[in-house]
Amino acid sequence: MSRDSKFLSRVLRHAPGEIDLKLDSQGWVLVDDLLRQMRRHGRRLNKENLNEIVEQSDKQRFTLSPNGRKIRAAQGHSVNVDLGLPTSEPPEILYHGTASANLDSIFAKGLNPGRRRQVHLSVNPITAEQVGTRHGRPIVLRVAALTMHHDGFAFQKADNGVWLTDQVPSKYLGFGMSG
Ligand code: HQG
Repeated sequence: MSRDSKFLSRVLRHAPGEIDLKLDSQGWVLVDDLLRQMRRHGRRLNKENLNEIVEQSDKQRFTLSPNGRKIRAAQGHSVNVDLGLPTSEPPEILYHGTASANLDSIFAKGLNPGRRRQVHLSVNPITAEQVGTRHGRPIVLRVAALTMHHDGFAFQKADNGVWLTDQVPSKYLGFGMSG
């Protein structure tokens, strides 16, 4: 991830105040406001650079509004936003990558969002493994997502294909990367 892409992730997910920026209730900000506030805080970026970052983001971390005037992070927020995503039926199995050191706690308490707004789940177990690597020795957990959905838990699909849910009780968790 480039330096600018990391900075944008931080500002749009966690710390808009760092450049005196305000996100709306759904996490959007006007592109012009973002670029102006970045400039005021010594981070020069033009619209073309921004569009390149959005297009080249390996995980499609940023979403532009249809008219291109607004931008937000697709997921990963810790600030209080409601992305306004519809609830949808998830695939039968989703995956969550974590560090093996977290397992005892996860099986005792279930998966919780930590400092983010929601728990993040991947369709692809390889992606989940990469997420786990960020935290330590990676372990991939299987989540019985469709069963959870049938039991009344709400799931949303972020613009970049990551699935979000408020929590995953441990009874829906298992081990393994195969479908
Ligand atoms: C763990 C990245 C102990 C959880 C990724 C994880 C993702 C528990 C950590 C997105 C626990 C939170 C989010 C419990 C959960 N006891 N540990 N009861 N419940 N945990 O970074 O899912 O590259 O907040 O397993 O792709 O790792 O930044 O969440 O290890 O989509 O774009 O607590 O961020 O995207 O860690 O990652 P995080 P995450 P980017």
